[in-house]
Amino acid sequence: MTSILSSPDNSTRSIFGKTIQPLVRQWHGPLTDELLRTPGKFGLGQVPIDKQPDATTSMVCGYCSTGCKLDIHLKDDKAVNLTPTVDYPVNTGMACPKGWEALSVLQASDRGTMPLMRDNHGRMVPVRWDRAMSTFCDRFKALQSKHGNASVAFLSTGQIPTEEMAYLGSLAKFGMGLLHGDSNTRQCMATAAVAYKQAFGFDAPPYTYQDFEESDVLVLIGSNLCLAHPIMWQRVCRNPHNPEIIVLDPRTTETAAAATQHLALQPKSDLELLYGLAHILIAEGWIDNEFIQQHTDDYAEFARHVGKYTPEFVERVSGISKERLYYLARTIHKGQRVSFWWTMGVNQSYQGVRTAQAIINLALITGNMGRPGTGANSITGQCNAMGSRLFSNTTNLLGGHDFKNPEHRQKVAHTLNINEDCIPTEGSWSYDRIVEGILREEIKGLWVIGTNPAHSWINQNTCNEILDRLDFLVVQDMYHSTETAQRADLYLPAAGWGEKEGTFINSERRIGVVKKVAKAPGQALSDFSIFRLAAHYWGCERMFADWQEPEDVFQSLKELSREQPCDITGIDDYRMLEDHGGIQWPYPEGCQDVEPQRRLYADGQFYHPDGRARLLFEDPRNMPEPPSVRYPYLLLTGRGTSSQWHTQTRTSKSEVLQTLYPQETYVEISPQDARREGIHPNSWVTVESQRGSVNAKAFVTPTIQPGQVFMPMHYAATNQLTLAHFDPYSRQPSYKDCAVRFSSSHHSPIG
Ligand SMILES: Nc1nc2c(c(=O)[nH]1)N[C@H]1C(S)=C(S)[C@@H](COP(=O)(O)OP(=O)(O)OC[C@H]3O[C@@H](n4cnc5c(=O)[nH]c(N)nc54)[C@H](O)[C@@H]3O)O[C@H]1N2
Ligand SMILES: Nc1nc2c(c(=O)[nH]1)N[C@H]1C(S)=C(S)[C@@H](COP(=O)(O)OP(=O)(O)OC[C@H]3O[C@@H](n4cnc5c(=O)[nH]c(N)nc54)[C@H](O)[C@@H]3O)O[C@H]1N2
Ligand code: SF4
Ligand SMILES: [Mo]
Repeated sequence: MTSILSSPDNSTRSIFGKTIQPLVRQWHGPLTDELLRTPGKFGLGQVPIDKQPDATTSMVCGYCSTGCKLDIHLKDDKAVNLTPTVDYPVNTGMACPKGWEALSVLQASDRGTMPLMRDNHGRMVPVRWDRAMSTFCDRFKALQSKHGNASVAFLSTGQIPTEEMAYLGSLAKFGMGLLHGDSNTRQCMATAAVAYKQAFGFDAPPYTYQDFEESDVLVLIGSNLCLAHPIMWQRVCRNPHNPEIIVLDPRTTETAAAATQHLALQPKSDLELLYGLAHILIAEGWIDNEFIQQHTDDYAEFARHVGKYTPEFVERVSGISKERLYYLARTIHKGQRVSFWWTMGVNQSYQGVRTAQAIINLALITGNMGRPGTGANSITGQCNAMGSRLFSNTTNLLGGHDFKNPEHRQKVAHTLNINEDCIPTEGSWSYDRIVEGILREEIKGLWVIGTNPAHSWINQNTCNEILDRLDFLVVQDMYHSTETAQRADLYLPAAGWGEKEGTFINSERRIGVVKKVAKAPGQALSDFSIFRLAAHYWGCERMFADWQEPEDVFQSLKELSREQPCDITGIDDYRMLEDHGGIQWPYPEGCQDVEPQRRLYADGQFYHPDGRARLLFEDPRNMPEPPSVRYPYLLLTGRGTSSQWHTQTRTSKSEVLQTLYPQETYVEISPQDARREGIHPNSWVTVESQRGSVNAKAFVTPTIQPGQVFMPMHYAATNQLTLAHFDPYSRQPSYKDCAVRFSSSHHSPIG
């Protein structure tokens, strides 16, 4: 592997002082193995002498969608430490730094211990739950009676158990009469969900993690796997077939540096490049005609469409030479088991859905589907984004059903024993429409659960101003200090991962169990209990009388999934999930297949009524804000280190993790651009877009191309700069393209 440390530019070593930056940079290169062998050396996984455990239980991790299992060591029924589970098919004894430190972030001084309510002087004062919940209902009901039911909305998360999501979605839409509720999954997975739904007929990713080890060619598109999904990356490293690992990313990420082919394409030129690949594959006859005939439609149209994406054209747009493109096409052709993987470099784009489908098309026309080591595979982000895609009752009606379909509404009403009239006949507004709805004064009240939009939503200047227009903002979070909680009128203290139970669904559709191994601080309650309280105070608890415990909800969801592609009626209970090392959906009643690795589409049957997959395509769109003379750089954003999680509410609380990432906002800039701008490594610079200007430390590195800069999303400054624009089909924000410039003084935002 080429080490980034051996690059001529030494700033990686010196910029953040001490040895921190090399450690961060290398974390998932050579150091990973060392970490896995000797975690204690890094301060991870040590048990205090006076607290030797007396029992062990296990549960899945609460950060990323990999869904590693962790053994939690208990003393007097309380968690004292953890180690990664060895006999679990996902992580087989490994965990990344966040997993190792998952328990330590539960104890922090800014954990919410009481509900807080804003008083007449604008101060947040502690109140009892009774007062908090009566106010919650009084204020929301008053808004609804004045402005209509839909004037109150909710924004939720992919980081709470499925049972909690389902309770929230049901309570809000069936009980409280809300119409609009979306979640941070929009920021993350909406593109993949829409791409699959349109192409396959259902939001059903094909793969199982074993495919990482069975491919002989892996193509990673817009995915920094070794930093964002370190344990999946370990699975790639274990692949015994000496695979070709191809990375398409404008930056030389940790993953790209370890790849066998890195195509540093121009940002957002993926669509042209992928059509260009299809062009070569078709022209050379490197396609699987039989698969195409039997399992796809519209092939002729697709072939005609890619006709114009000649290697010369692709070279001009993407910066990837026609020879390299041809070489990649040949690598795909030569591969026996080719898998395509994508993450946010694709999803977070103004043309994300069509880009994802261009990837799907490559897998389909080459017949790389349904066999071990193949597939067009979207890698999920959050621990339970997959749960939210199917069971949150936001975009889809519970269980991947459709609000607009009368039969589906009837099924749900019947299964839950509720009046069909309670079920809305249309889906929710997407996140951006809800934000716009606030601006248009159609939404007056907002309930935010387990997400931090005042840091993570695109273009913060507008976002924060918009949140402040609300008549009533309720924030339900583990911490009272988040950027969003600080703007709340009412804050509800929530228990976090490890302090409650339920299930998560990981990237490969595996359902795993989470448990209560620690007590939430003070009067903080699990989201499940908060939703039950809300139902009680709202006066609709009878509707949910059967849902006393999370597992009761699980039983209902099973029934709701019946005869859907995600049918899980064959899973008895949590116990069975545990005994089997997690179970991948589908698992219908009568299913005998307890294989630990199960993939979809082995029979070539997709979920459209005719069983065929659709080859979907469209001409590329123009980037709305390309670099210009005034703003000459393109800003890319994303994950910074494997030790930082999103808006940092959790990971910043671990003393160990704190030593593994740069504390200050930084911007990566190429040595050429730094020279031209007169920027010295480690100096403070001002980065400016048309929407705002922020200060950041310059990290001069050849891993970024001239003309581009990169800022991690973990620092609140980053989304001060981003431009609110979206994929037209998925409404997912395009976080990774807007124009910026450097200035030496602290300018105020420019028009
Ligand atoms: N440590 C850590 N791990 C995480 C998370 C975290 O916050 N911290 N978050 C989790 C979540 S929710 C998610 S969604 C995933 C995200 O996981 P990833 O998608 O792997 O992470 P990102 O860094 O957002 O984006 C991946 C890459 O896309 C590249 N990119 C930008 N523009 C383009 C483009 O136009 N084309 C291509 N091909 N590539 C482009 C960026 O340079 C970046 O390296 O990570 C999960 N894992
Ligand atoms: N510029 C830029 N912006 C981005 C991205 C990017 O690549 N670039 N990526 C986007 C992506 S993919 C994502 S997924 C989003 C993530 O954006 P957010 O969802 O806003 O980020 P988190 O920090 O994960 O916020 C989760 C919140 O839930 C709280 N929490 C954790 N567990 C629980 C629980 O059990 N119950 C409750 N009630 N609260 C809990 C945490 O304290 C935290 O405040 O960011 C998006 N924003
Ligand atoms: S890779 Fe993801 S699931 Fe595994 S330990 Fe790390 S954060 Fe947790
Ligand atoms: Mo995400």
